[in-house]
Amino acid sequence: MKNILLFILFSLAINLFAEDGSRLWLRYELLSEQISENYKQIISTVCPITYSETTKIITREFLSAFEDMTGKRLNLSKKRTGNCLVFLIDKKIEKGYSIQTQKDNKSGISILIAAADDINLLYGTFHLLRLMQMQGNISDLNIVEKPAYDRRILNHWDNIDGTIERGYAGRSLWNWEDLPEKSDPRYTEYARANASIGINGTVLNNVNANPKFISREYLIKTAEIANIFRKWGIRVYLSVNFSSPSELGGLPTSDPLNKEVRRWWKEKAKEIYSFIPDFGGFLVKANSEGLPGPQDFGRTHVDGANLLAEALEPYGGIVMWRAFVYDAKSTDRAKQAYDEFMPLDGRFHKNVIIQVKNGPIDFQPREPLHPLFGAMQKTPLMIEFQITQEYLGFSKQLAYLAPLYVECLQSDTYAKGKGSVTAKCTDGTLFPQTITAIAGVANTGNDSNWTGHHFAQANWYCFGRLAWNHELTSEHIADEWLRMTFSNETAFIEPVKRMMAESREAVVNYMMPLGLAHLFAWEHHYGPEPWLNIPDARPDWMPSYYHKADAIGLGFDRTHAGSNAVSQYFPPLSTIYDQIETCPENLLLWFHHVPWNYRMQNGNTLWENLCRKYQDGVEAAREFQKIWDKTAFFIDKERFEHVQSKLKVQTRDAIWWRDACLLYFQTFSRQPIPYEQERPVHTLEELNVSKF
Ligand code: GCV
Repeated sequence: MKNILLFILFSLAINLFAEDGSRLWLRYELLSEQISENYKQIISTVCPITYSETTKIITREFLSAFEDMTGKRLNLSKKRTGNCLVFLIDKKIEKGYSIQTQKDNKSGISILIAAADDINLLYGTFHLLRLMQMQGNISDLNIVEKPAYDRRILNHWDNIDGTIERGYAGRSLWNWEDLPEKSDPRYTEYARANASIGINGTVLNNVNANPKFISREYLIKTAEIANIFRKWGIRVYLSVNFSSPSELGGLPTSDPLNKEVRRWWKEKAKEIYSFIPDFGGFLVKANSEGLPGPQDFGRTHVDGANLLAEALEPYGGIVMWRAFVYDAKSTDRAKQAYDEFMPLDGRFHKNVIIQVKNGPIDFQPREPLHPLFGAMQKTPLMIEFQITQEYLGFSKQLAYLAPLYVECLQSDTYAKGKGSVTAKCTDGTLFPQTITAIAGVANTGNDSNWTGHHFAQANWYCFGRLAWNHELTSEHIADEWLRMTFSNETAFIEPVKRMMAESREAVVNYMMPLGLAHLFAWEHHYGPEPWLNIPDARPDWMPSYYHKADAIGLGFDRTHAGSNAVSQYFPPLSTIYDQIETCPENLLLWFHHVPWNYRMQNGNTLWENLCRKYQDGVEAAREFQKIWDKTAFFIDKERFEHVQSKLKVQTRDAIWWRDACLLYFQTFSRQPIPYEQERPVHTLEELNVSKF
């Protein structure tokens, strides 16, 4: 009996301290005595302001985090005394917040967080806590922060049945069946995590939208979630199906110019706002991948988007209309969005923003920037990134995505001469934007660690940080995240940060180096299937459409002599991409069909360099295992082993990709694989037949 009791107590203790990753980066670990003593000297009292649910959250969050980190429960005081943390509502601060250390002879030191409203005070509070988690100096603060984009939004591709399209971390967080009667504590945890990185909007459902999401029944459920999120500054948005008037409303048509249809949407908007007064707006995927849209009725994207915009306008809602369109008949899918949307520039209603994926195809490990950035100058544009790793090894693989996001944000469009980077084309700097926004397709699910792979949390984190400040470097963000999530030990941080920094390029190398794209298994997008060619399937879903391997060479000719997609970019980019000599080598096969024996900058042939890149990818994955194995000493066993086992899978997959692609392309190049270190471990027959 005694033994059983001991066992139960032991199990409870383990569970209590289970390092399952559920606390994300908000861990507030106990700091060293020296550092916590310093913090206790600087802050001994909190002077809260108490006028809203959010200000209560601020006080609670700060007190409990401070206690966790220093062991001290702070006093609350209405009067401003010395060594006090003070909050101030200052309407003169237009956006964001400031954090200042103030030294006063009479009342001593105080730290002042000021902002125009409680939500920005909350962001300021999380900022201060972040500094403390990172053991920063808080004795001399002079911080002014303004968000780069007004709307920083997660897109959930969550379905009504609890599944998630391209979700790799369990089922949806939203329990539609239990709502509105029963909500889940995780809704609050989700909102808190987002608020801590400045995310202020969320689209709850899949862009492949079920019309039921805007039925009365589901609006009541959504309103419950919105009520929970509101105090954390998160607005709720919904994806809508363009056929809702007919499918949900029973009308004979969903034609955007039809009077009844227009009335239906206006009534629907009124109903939505009666349940959710601060509803953010609609996200729309129309005439894309089989979804209905205005073109079904001979109308344009403008007709469709403006119809919804007018319905939402009286309530301040917006329409995020996606430019992700492509057609089976198109000879170059990369060109279609530009061709369809450019003629419509300037014709959208002022509360419409066009949501554009970072690249012209579909969230590939590397793409050039989407040519619409900088080109549509009279219409607000927002970038859509994918946080979930649909094309980067799901959450089985470690791929830190800040380098990908930064690459796009800092890519020069040359729209207004040199320096017209994508970030400046979308944040209102170069073109007047009535709305500024940015979106990321979420990688969260109901797994205990939220994102499947512990390191995938960093992708959620870095999206939020870059949405707030697109000037941050990937390295800076990785540093923050590692310190908060794992450890402040330099001996841990430095090698792991290097691993993170190299991880995206490693995936590019073993999956699709030199600008190759879309060689994925058609059904699930996990492994390689460069050989796939299903006669009846859409050609633009087949890898051969993208790699164009033949006896001459490899790659898609998008030059003036080919599809001429290069002409969609501003000069000099159009010429840089057009000329094989100037085209960046990491995009070479995106823009050119390159002969196998073409000599590249290092003097080697395309074939030799291709082989080298695949092998580099494999070697990088192996190196990550070695780096990680040395971290056991610094972190908990549970997360250490979890990541360790994922890295094993990653190396296995890197080898799979290398062998599949090289063995297949070798049937065209007819040249030996030059790397000495290792031969392919699979045969093509094996790979082709079993398809894993
Ligand atoms: C939600 C890709 C994905 C689809 C996704 C689509 C989109 O094609 O594979 O799952 O659909 O992009 O962004 O709409």
